[in-house]
Formats: sequence, C-alpha cells, structure tokens
Amino acid sequence: MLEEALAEIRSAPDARALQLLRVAWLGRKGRVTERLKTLGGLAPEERRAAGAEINALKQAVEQAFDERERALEAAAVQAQLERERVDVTLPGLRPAAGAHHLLTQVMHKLTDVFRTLGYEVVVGPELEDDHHNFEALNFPPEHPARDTQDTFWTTDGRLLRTHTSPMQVRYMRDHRPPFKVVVPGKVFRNEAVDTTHEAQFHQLEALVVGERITMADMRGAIEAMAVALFGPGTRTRLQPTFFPFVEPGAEFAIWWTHPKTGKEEWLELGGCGMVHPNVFRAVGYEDVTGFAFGFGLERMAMVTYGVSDIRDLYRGDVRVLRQFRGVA
Ligand code: YSA
Repeated sequence: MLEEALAEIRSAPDARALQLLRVAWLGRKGRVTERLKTLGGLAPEERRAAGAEINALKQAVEQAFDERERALEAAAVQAQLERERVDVTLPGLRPAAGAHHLLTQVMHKLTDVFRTLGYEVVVGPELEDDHHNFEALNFPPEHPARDTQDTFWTTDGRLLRTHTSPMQVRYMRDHRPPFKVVVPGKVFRNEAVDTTHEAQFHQLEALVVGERITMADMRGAIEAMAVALFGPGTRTRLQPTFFPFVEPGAEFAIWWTHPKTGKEEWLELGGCGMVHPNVFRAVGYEDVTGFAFGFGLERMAMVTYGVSDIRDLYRGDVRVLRQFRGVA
C-alpha cells in the first residue's frame, strides 16, 4: 500500500491534485484512516504490531505529501521567475515627452530674463473697456490713432484688448512707484492676416516708473532682452514713431534674414517710449518718469526659430513643435 501511495503522491501534477489525493489517503474515509479503524477488530496481542505498522505507514504517507507540496511550490516559484524574467539588455521604452509651444518657450525665456533684472511678472484681463484700452492711454474718442488698433467689440460695449498696454493703467492705479513690471498676454486686432500679422497674437509689455528713469534705461532693458533671445551682436534699431501714450515714442526693429527668401531686412518687434504726462495724470502720479514697451511675441518667435510665416505658429502641426523641442 505504501508503494502505491508514494507513486500517486509523487506524480501529482499540481496542488489541487495533491489535495484530492490527501483526502483519498488521509481524509476521514481515506485509505490509511480506514486501515487505522481495523485496529479495533484485532486481538490485543496483534494490535501493538499492527498499530506500529499502520502508524509508520501514515507517517511515511504524510511525509511524502509534505515533500511533494514543497516540490510543487518550488516549481511554481521557478515557473513564475521564468515567466517574469526581465532582460535588462533590451533597449528601454522611451517615454513620450511633450514640448512647450514655441510661443510659450519664448514667453518663458523673456519672463526669466526680466525676473533676473528685478521685474515683477503680472497678467491682466483680455476683455477690456474703452477707458483702459484707449482713453486712459491718451487716445481720446475719435482720435485717428485709434485706427491703428481696430478691435472686436462685445454687444455690451466692451472690447478684446488690442495691446497689453491697458495693464499699465491698471497696475499704476494699484501701486506706488518705484516699480518694474512685465505683462505677457494675448491681444486681438481686427486686421487682415498675412505672413507677419495675425488677428490674435501675444505681446510682452514692460513698465518701469521711478525718479529719473531715462530713455537710456529703456534702451538698456530692450538690449538685454534682445541679447538674451537673439545673442550678442544682433543688429537692432530704434526709430522715432508716434504712440499717444508715450513722448517721445519709438519703434524697435531687428535686422533679420527672411528664412524663405533669404532677403535681409528690418523686422519691427515692438513699440516703446517714455510714459506720456497725460497717462501719469490719469492715474494721479506726480514727479516721476518712466518708460514702457510692448513687443510682439510671435515676431520674436519667428526670429528665434527662423519661422517665415506667422500662421505656422497656429496651424497646430506637431512637426513644428518636434523640430524645435527644447531649442530655446
Ligand atoms: C508702445 C509704447 C509703449 O510705451 C508701450 C507699448 C507700446 C506698444 C503698443 N501698445 C502697440 O501695441 N504697438 S504696435 O501696434 O506697434 O504693436 C507692437 C508689436 O506687436 C508690433 O511691433 C508687432 O511685433 C506686434 N504686432 C502688432 N500687430 C500684430 C503684431 N504681431 C502679430 N500680428 C499682428 N497683427
């Protein structure tokens, strides 16, 4: 009987089969248990020897079950290790990393530059009113300078801001000089779209107010920005121009090589000037001077990345982003 039990136990293929065998051999009605029950019917002189023999059988069967159980467990662990084996020599899976849009890269770069120069970075509303967008900036109603910034009006008489300059007024109302701030943000104009003009674009406004702030300070700030973005030695120019909210006013341009035509030309990046006394008057400032400028971020991204058509920045073509991932 022992041989038969050992043979069955040792060939049990898995834990479940082993459990069934355990019941069949050692369970309440198992073959070893049945054998134990026969002891009661034996004569006392036979019982001792038979009892010892059956107990030895039982112990041997139990031991065989334990051994098989351990062997099956070890085999299962081994199989799992085989299954889950990691080949560390295989090439890794590269995580799909995104990239900031070119405009976001330029905006981060510029705000970083101005932060290191001690400027605060603030933002303002895109939906504005006539007072902040025009009147407080010295554009009286019907003034022809309003024609340079045609906008989109809402039915309740408000407008999508045409530049970030209204934040000059909002900031000055809430703060006392001296201060240095930059305002990045989205602006809107009702105008024909072409390779350098969009109806929605971004500007970075700067405003510095204090005692004895001069045009030389303004030139220095603009130069620091141009060097950070385009590198030292970049040709830049300031040319006199008119904005109602500055006196004197100028426009800032950079000498660039058009990426498609190869033609070298000036590209206007922004307007600037010394804050007009009427603007200071509108916010109740006295005895201070200041400068301000507002630059087009799309134009700066075009120069930085060699993009010939402003519309390429808005086509949503991920190949553009891939091409310039992490360049700035
Ligand atoms: C001027 C003097 C200051 O003291 C402060 C700010 C300014 C700038 C003024 N607020 C302004 O908006 N001037 S601007 O109409 O000449 O625009 C500034 C820059 O925005 C342009 O030089 C150009 O880089 C960009 N821009 C203007 N219209 C655009 C545009 N970019 C893309 N699409 C358009 N439609």
